[in-house]
Amino acid sequence: MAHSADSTEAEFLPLKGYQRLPEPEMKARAASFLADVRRRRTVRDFSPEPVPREVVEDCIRAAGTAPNGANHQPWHFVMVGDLEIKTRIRQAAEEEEREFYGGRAPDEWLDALAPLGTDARKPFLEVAPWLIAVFAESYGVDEDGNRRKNYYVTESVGLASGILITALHQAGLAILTHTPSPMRFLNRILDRPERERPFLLLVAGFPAPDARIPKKALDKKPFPEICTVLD
Ligand code: IYR
Repeated sequence: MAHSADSTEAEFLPLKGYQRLPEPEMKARAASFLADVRRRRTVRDFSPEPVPREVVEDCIRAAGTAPNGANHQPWHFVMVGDLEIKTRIRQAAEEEEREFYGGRAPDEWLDALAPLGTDARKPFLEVAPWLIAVFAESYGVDEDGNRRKNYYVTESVGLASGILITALHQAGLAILTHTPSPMRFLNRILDRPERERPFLLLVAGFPAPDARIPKKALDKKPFPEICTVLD
């Protein structure tokens, strides 16, 4: 049967839970959220101190509320707290990174990274209490094993990852977005199917007491450079 825009398959419910805020509160909340996310810094020096699992779980639940294509929720998150698995991830990531920094990356890319002071050593992959591997599901499978197409996969998983990072930050955790490339080793180590593409590896925990950040990271574009207002 052909589908039409006024298909009767859709069921609707009244919108519940929407909170309209008085304008002063709206302004205050927008400003206070801005001040809070401005404090977020990517950290590469982590403390080994544990972080309760339920905190990270709730942040992943928050990520799972992200807007996404056709509500297929094309993501899967793997939380890794096990040291042995973290060690295997570190070894595989460092192997890729040694190639990246040792010749695979074009000079222009290495020059762009120089002010950040990154290199092939990734001790944080073992030190931090949690690694969160974010996978993008290229297609789904239904109960009968048939492929189900997903839509806007990269956009959807990007949106979910943004919510996840913000949720972790507001829970008081420091994070690093790590993207060893290629990352297919994550499928092997974490036993995820090929149709799930590794998207990001997030490192979450508390910053080490002597954590430092590159000065360059504080350079944020001024508002008119990131936004054009037409009103
Ligand atoms: N994946 C490498 C390189 C790297 C690339 C970018 I773009 C960064 O912003 C930071 C690092 C690494 O993790 O070191």
